[in-house]
Amino acid sequence: MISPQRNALRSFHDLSGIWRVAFASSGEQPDWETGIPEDRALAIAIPGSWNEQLAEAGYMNFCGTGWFETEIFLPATGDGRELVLRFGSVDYYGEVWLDGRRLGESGAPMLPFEVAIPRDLATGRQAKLVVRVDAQLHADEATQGIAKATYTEEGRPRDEYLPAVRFDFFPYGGINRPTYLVERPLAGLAHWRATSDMTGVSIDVSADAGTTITARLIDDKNVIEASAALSQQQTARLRLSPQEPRLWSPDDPQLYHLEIDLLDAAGAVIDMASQRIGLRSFEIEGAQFLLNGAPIQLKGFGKHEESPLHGRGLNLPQLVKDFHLLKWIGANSVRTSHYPYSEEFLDLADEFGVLVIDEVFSINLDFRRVNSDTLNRHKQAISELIARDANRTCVIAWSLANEPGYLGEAEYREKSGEYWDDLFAHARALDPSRPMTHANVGYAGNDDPAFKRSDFLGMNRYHGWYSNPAQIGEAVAALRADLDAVSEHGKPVMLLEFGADALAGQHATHDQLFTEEYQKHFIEAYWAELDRHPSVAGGHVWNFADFRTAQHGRRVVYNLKGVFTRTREPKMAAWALKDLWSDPA
Ligand code: GCB
Repeated sequence: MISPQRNALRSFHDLSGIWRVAFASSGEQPDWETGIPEDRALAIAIPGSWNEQLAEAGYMNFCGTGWFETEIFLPATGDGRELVLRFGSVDYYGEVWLDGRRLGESGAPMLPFEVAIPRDLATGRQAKLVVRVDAQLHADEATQGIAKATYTEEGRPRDEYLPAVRFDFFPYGGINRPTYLVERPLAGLAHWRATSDMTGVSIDVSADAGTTITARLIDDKNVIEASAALSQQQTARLRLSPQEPRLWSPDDPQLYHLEIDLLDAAGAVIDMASQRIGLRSFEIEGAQFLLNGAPIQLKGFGKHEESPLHGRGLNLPQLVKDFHLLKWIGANSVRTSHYPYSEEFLDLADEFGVLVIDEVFSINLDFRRVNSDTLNRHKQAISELIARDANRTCVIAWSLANEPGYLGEAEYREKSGEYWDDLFAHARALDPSRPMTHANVGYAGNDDPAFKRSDFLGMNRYHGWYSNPAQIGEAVAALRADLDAVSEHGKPVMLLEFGADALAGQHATHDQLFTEEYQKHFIEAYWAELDRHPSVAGGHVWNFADFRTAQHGRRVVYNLKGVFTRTREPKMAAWALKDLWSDPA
């Protein structure tokens, strides 16, 4: 999917602003395709989640259906051009009508989707856009939805969260990423794959047979150009290799501009698009990661996309601040725990030189409830993630799931083998160039069936927090035992999560849960073990910043494992990491 562009042949209008929303009450099945009733409409800022914005109106914990509407202007378009509505992410499902005409619906949750505007609607006039947003995950989604009653059915009433979720962050509903009205050529560029290495970029383009592609790789001094005619199979391959390649890395994130023109048989340019790209390689050798042929230790965080008031809505000032904080602390990488992040996040990761482990939205998969729909939706989510992000320099690996569990009978563990085979094969066929992993949970064991299919072993461990609370010696011994056990697989290990909650301002002279001192002590002790263990290629602290969770007795409004507070003030652990991670001057 080509991101919205502005050039001589493509343009887009940002539809951000104040829209109106009305919510269906329980049991009500409204039919508001042509517009919402005026007496039920509430103002809402887009992009943004409804929960914190509309808490006073009673929607903080609402996870049902919201009907959004706004007026848009449809420009008159010439022959051979199309108008498309593009949604960055509607959480979790969206369905779209324009002047009462149904245009389409979203695909995998938390990823972009487009709907085309029929030509007879696009005639230089105002139209009413209605978007139905459903914030309740389906039970057979790759992140399985849960109903209130299910906690009791599953024999764990004390696990009940409000809103009901199977994960440890707040399920913000709404139109959370930008929505654009895009105008572009009808038969233009639909897709290309750009794969870079240390000597250049290979580009595979799909377009109509009979056309020609010209690609240019541009830096501030040189332009390298190549052309190729599209084959009968409607594909073309090009290679662009600068004479003196400037490599992309966290220390020096050099980016080139890649421009692609599509020409018709007469040589006229009929479409054009561009992206930024860096030249780099990322490989696995023994227990190490190699970036541009040299060993690299991954240092960084799992994060979340959320902030006060915006909820999961894109918050650009905070995003920019976060990249400065990542550099300040000396981090070089992030995992997009636990879902695809915005395209704006990836733009900045490319620009700041932050390596990204790109995670699909699949959390705590419970194999007792897995069926063929779950597998199909999981594969669909991977297809859409790779289609969106494969051209990103910053993306070094795919994470196909976070903490799948094999609860109940042994048969579920066995049953998972086929599931993983199918899922990993699917992902590898879509992107043979990047390593694949998943984030293993402690109770799934060090012989997790997904490990066999992974190129490196992603692990989440909380010894010293959920087990052995406040006992660092025992915690580190348990961590070492896990690392020794997984070393048998002969693959690099990446500790994708370890961390301790700390309430900013809470202190003690002894190891005490929830204090800043204990969080610092915990992280330093883990890091020392990761640093010395021969199988470990890196570690990501859980979490970059405190974040809101659904309501549960185990959480004081937020998960407090951030080394920064939710408003980005450093805790003691942030300074400690800065010392550990910064290169000596
Ligand atoms: C985990 C999960 C993460 C939680 C974290 C915690 O293992 O992957 O989503 O937030 O533990 O703090 O419990």
